[in-house]
Amino acid sequence: MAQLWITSVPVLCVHSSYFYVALLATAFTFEFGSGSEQSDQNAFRAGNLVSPGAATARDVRYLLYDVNPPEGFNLRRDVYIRMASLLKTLRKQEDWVLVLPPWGRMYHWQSPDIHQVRIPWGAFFSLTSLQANVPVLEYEEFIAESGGPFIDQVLVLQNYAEGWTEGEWEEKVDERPCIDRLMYTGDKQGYHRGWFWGYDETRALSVTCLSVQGHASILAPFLQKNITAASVLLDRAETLLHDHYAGKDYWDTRRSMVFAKHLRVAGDQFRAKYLNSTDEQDHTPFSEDWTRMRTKLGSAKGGPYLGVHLRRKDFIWGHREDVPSLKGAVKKIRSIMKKNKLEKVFVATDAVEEEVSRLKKMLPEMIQYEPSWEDIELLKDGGVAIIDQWICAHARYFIGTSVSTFSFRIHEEREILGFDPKTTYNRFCGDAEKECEQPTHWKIVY
Ligand SMILES: Nc1nc2c(ncn2[C@@H]2O[C@H](COP(=O)(O)OP(=O)(O)O)[C@@H](O)[C@H]2O)c(=O)[nH]1
Ligand SMILES: *[C@@H]1O[C@H](CO)[C@@H](O)[C@H](O)[C@H]1NC(C)=O
Ligand SMILES: *[C@@H]1O[C@H](CO)[C@@H](O)[C@H](O)[C@H]1NC(C)=O
Ligand SMILES: [Mg+2]
Repeated sequence: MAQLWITSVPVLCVHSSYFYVALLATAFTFEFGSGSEQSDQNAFRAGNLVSPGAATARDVRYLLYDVNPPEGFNLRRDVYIRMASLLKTLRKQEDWVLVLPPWGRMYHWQSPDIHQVRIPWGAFFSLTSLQANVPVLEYEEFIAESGGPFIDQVLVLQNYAEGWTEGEWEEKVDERPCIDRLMYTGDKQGYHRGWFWGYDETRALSVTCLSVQGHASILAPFLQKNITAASVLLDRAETLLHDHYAGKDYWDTRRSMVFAKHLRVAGDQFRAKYLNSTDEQDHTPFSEDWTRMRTKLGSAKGGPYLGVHLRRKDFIWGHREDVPSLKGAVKKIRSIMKKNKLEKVFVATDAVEEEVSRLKKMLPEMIQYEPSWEDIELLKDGGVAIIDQWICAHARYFIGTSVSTFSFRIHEEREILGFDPKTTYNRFCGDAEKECEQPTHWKIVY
């Protein structure tokens, strides 16, 4: 199972020139395993799209999607960007709305006795910010608006059974027999039942498989011309590639993914209390309206601490050579602190308790965000992870873990805040790693 969690990761760390090749190579070498938040009334809300005076009936269509179950939170954030891009293409011709797949049943969310399914996007992100990019709906709003827990058509995306012949890249879409065993089963009434984010009452009217090879918007003609279903769920949406990785549309969507306010506030309070870090002192001004946020590289100073993201768990199980031992990590941390004259170090990690206590012995001054059980119950493991990311994003210097999407999202957050790239695109090297290539700097296109 371990390798499943990194199935789609390499695509994020390569240059666009060999982007497709790298992804396809990856896709075929790995076996793929098988309370609604009230959003603000905003011009983009689905119900408001008709012009005043127009008839109430309109031909709105809903795009839903889901991702391969083993994929973690931060790769899912990347898939959202691909879907938003497809939605923008669809909207050039028809009135489509993106339905946000509820969060839950995530492998890494392991806090005991905490209910972590059917979590709306509003728990983690600012919905008004998302709305300023594309029209989005929480799943429960979709149920209410579309007339019940029914999804007209599920399209399970898959690759081609015959694979991909090297050197002949071709973008294509074809209805094909399902390759993997379907994760949907027929019920007595002739509907299809499936996971549907823990909404047991949800049913699909039809489920078919679609072989696809290409960027997200390649599906637009098919969705517009070949099928008429009002609501379409693209399952295994990570199969689609970015329309244009790190282009303007990518960054617009990325910038719109503003963390929910209560999480930012919790992170800011922690920074002020334990790290002597405030936006004013650190030159990291924040605007609630992301469309107005435009910083210069190097304008942000950051708080007087080193931010560290040390990814462990499944990243060390395979004895990956690009991940350091704890001892190696501490050595690097000390050398960065010395070089940058930083006395404080904030550590975000998913390490197991035993590792954390070994780490603390070697690095007694390390500071961690340590939520109580009640905090976790309120914020969920997903919210706690976001607070860790937010604090790392405001550090004077940051170092993350090789090919971790958790670290990549911190890079982007720092890019948005305007940090000098030298302070951001850093990663630990494995103890015996020879060529330790550092992360790529992706500049924002405004
Ligand atoms: N709170 C916290 N959680 C973490 C940290 N690192 C990893 N995690 C958890 O582990 C998951 C890792 O999966 P993912 O988001 O896919 O990132 P990746 O696997 O590192 O590319 C995160 O979503 C978190 O739930 C950390 O530093 N702090
Ligand atoms: C969509 O419809 C067109 C025209 O009928 C057809 O040529 C094409 O093969 C269809 N696409 C798929 C994926 O079925
Ligand atoms: C906090 O930082 C400011 C400068 O940014 C400094 O003047 C002040 O002494 C620091 N406070 C503490 C308690 O370290
Ligand atoms: Mg992952």
